[in-house]
Amino acid sequence: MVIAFSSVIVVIVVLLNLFSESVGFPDLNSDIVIFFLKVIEKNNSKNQLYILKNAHYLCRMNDLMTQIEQNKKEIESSVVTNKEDLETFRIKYLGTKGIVKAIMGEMKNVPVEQKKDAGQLLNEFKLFTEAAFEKFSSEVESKADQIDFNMDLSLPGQPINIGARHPISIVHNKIISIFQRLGFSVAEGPEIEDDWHNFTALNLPENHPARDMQDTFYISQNPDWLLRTHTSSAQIRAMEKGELPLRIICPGRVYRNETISARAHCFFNQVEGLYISENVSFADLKQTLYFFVKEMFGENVKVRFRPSYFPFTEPSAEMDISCLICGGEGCSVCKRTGWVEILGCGMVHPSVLDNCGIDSKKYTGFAFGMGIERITMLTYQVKDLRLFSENDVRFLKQFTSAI
Ligand code: 2NL
Repeated sequence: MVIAFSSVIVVIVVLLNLFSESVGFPDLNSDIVIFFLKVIEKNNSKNQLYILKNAHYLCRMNDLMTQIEQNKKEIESSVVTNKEDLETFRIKYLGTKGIVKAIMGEMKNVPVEQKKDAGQLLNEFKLFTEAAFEKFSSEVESKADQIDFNMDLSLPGQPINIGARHPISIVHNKIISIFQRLGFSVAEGPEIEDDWHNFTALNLPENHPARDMQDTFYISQNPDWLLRTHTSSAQIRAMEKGELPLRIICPGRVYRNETISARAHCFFNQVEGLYISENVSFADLKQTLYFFVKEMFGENVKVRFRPSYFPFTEPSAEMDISCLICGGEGCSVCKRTGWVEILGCGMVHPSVLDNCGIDSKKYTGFAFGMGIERITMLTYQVKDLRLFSENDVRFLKQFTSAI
């Protein structure tokens, strides 16, 4: 009796729902179903409960179909003429809180038996909306491509912001090209070095102050590794290869544990040079460096060599050039001496050659090293070393016309 009664109700409800729009009581339908659901639930009959739940679902499905149809009509009559309209459309229909997402969310209320049909229906709507979006999108895009014939083609174009080569790079390139003309080739090595290539092979004894923790960045995982303190380590590697004669320059970044100031930094750039052959003399060293200085700073520059000390060269010297600012008269740049120091040099120490497997009785060589920052500061009258690594465009822009 209850089954027959409820079946009749289901049929009525479904029919009512199908014509709900014309009847005009869509909400009433759902209310009726919920009411009967409760009645049946009390009677505790599983079958009837299922039938009625299904009936309730059918009502909602019908609501959903109506909603989809309405939205489809709305989409078809949408007017999308520019990028703003397109974005509004996307947010309304395809956004994370959009209509498509909301309608798709209804899937969770659909009973398992109907999931396939409902899924197809909802997916169709999703594809329909996406296709409409694509259509609008390409329409807006092609509109943007169209030539505006009212445009004044004689107007100047948008200026292109040209970058500038970094002053360190400019000077680095110039130094390399000068030495390449003398037959030197460029050799490189790793920035993380081992103790042998950075210190021991260079005749720097175990207790030398340069090895101190205060001057060198050691790699904490392995105290045998460190950040190279000069590019001599790359020259050691080149010598170890054993191909002689050797004529190389090694440019690159080096690291020292210094307090950063206008005159010192914890990283800077260096160019070292090395020439090893039979009968290489101090005269060759002087002539090579003299040529370099003239090419770099001009014909009128004077040079002088002062005796010095480096553990890896013997004899050793420091080279000064006449002050570029005052021409030797004396000013604040040269501290009233008329001279500025630019590099250190010397004849390669025989122990260094032996350490690299080179016969120091047969071969001799010279080596030199200079800081690129120092040369750049002298060339462009830069007063503070920190400007090179701060990337302030007001500083960098000043080098736009330099090559
Ligand atoms: C300086 C001094 C110098 C060297 C670097 C060198 C390299 C090898 C062997 C021997 Cl593999 N010497 N390099 C020699 C003398 C001076 O640099 O004040 N640099 C900024």
